[in-house]
Amino acid sequence: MPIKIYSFWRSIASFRVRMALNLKGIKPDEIIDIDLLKGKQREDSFRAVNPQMLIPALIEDGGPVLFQSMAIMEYLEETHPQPPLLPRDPIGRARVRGICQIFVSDSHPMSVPRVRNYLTGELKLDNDTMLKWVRHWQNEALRAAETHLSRDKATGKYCHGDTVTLADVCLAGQVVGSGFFDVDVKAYPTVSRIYEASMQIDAIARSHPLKQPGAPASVTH
Ligand SMILES: N[C@@H](CCC(=O)N[C@@H](CS)C(=O)NCC(=O)O)C(=O)O
Repeated sequence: MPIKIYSFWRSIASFRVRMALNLKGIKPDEIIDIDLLKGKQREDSFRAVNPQMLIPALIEDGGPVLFQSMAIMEYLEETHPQPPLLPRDPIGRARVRGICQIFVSDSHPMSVPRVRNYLTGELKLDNDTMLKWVRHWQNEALRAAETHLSRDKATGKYCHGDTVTLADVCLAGQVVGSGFFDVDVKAYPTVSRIYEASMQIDAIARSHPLKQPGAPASVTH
């Protein structure tokens, strides 16, 4: 079934979906770049695709537009169950989804372009104060995840046992995103260890934002 995805190299939410696609061995037939640095997400042509003006968005087989990275990844999990990215048991699934949401629902939204632009443009925060905001929320999420992961017996080589799950996908997104804002992720040893282990997996490593077409060699916020 042809898959079309709207994404951008720098987008952490797109990175999440790219990792899930690669882990499942799904190669999108069409990748449409929405250049966030040029504000392309706010143009009418993309607003028609996703009224929230956010990437990623995914269309399979000419069907309706799927939006929100967690919903897209859960869709891929249901339609392409192998390899599974969620554990089988309800408690395990809830734990993995909970770890995902620490990053996806709570920290990532604090650092996206529309929020940073609002802080500096509307609320007139200077750049350093805005960055302090971003780093604060990223550290809060990393600290919470570190506590969960370091104290919980369910943690293994990866966030949940020794098999990669969506929790590792979301953790990798957080770690890479934090790197874009010079947050010291090494201060969170379990998070760092799991990130390093995840990056040994080719499907995850080649999904890295800086390995995508058009990406620079490094990023300074
Ligand atoms: N909760 C959404 C977040 C999507 C999101 O914020 N995407 C960012 C890029 S990572 C975006 O498109 N930002 C555009 C903007 O903030 O104007 C998801 O997980 O898909």
